[in-house]
Amino acid sequence: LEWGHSIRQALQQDEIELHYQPIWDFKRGHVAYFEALLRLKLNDELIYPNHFIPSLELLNDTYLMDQCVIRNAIKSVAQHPELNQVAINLSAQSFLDERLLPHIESTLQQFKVSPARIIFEITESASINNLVATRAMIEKLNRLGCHFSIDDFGTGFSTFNYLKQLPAQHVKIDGSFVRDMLNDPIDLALVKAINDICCSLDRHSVAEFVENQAIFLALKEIGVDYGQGYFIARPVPVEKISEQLKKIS
Ligand code: G
Ligand code: G
Ligand code: MN
Ligand code: NA
Repeated sequence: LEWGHSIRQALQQDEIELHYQPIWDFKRGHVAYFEALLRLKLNDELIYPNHFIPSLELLNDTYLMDQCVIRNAIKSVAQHPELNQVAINLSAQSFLDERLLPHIESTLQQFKVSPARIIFEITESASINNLVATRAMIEKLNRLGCHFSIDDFGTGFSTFNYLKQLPAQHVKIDGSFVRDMLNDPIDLALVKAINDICCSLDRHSVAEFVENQAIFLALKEIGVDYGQGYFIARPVPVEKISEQLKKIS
């Protein structure tokens, strides 16, 4: 609880840093968009999400984090044209919070950012409790002009039903399947199958954890749309984006 209190305080005082990781378009050979990844600044140290998201979930405080991340990311999108489009992670716990939609709308207006420059990533587990309400929320954000991505696809329950029910333009193939796909024939089969379904349903497939050149080339050969991972580029603070783009393109 002591820890929970420190995290809460950091969020309230806006002591966060978003790092941006490029998502690579295999067919066109350029960066398609970026994912914003949250780090907390606590006593001059950067704290990673796995160390504080579980505490926030216990305290039912994830909305505070999402609100802070949305404002910070949209502000950076407004100030940095290199951030053509950014994917923002939303927590399962606060996705149906009634404050979320008005906050997104007013922040986009405040910073004069086109909604089309924002993608929201939610995990399948976000919709476990209420698929109907989740779908309705995604539809509202789609009508506003924002895009959607289903994160960690393939690891949740009723996966295919979510794909059918949720109007998301992107589907991220869980990194656990991608990382070992050249050693494990089951993982390879799953990556190919998810990609085929995405193709048939007209969704963009995104492979996470592209950690080496062999995987990069294999994904390109399979026809996966986009890739994200340390082989392509690591997440960096916004001031380093231009420099990083020069290195990889
Ligand atoms: O970047 P990293 O590997 O530390 O992220 C670990 C996990 O934290 C990932 O599953 C990611 O989805 C989640 N995460 C990262 N940034 C955010 C954020 O801004 N908001 C939410 N809700 N989750 C995030
Ligand atoms: O939101 P999501 O669960 O997709 O978060 C992606 C996480 O994966 C982030 O924490 C990011 O830092 C991390 N990540 C990004 N690229 C790689 C990679 O190539 N390998 C591994 N192991 N992790 C990665
Ligand atoms: Mn994500
Ligand atoms: Na993921």
